[in-house]
Amino acid sequence: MAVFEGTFTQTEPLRFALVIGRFNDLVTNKLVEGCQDCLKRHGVDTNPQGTQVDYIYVPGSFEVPVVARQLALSHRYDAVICLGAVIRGQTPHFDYVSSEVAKGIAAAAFQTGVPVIFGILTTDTMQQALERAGIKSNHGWDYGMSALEMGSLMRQLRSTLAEPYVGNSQSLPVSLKSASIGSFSGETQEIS
Ligand code: INI
Repeated sequence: MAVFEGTFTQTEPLRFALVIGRFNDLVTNKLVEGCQDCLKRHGVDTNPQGTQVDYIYVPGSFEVPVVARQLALSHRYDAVICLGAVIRGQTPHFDYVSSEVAKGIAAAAFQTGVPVIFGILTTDTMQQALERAGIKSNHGWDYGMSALEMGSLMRQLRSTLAEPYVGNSQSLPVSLKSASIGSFSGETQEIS
């Protein structure tokens, strides 16, 4: 059988969309910078006028999933990277926003088959968010890595799964050796 893994080297054909929440933009702008740094250092042209990365801004994290799903449905991108920052306040708003965003992003990926990267920071304080957006480390970089790995992995899987699987006829029982099976394209194929 085989092992499939994403790569970080052949990035020239990859295309990404970044969906960015403006809410807490002190944090989300830093996540964008970390993500761009990662993609750029792996050979991706991050210029918005270029052909590899599109940037889409939305009011807040709550709006991220609907846009991410629409972008994924277009099949123009190898991965959609969602960036946002949900910071706990004095009200239950945090819980509603953070749980809907997590569910919505997971649904967008499942429904479309396109990797949708969960780059939404959820923290108790602004200090904690800033520490994860450049002061100590920048999770934007990690989200870029996930996008590169998943985007290239899905490309490999798509091209492999598009080939019809014939299998090893030696191991088939005699009664099946001359049977017709359906191939991926819907045609039938003789096993000899
Ligand atoms: N949006 C965020 O991205 N982070 C938050 O911390 C936040 N809080 O705490 O309110 C937030 N709210 C806005 C929300 O995402 C929507 O934009 C708004 O409710 C309109 O639908």
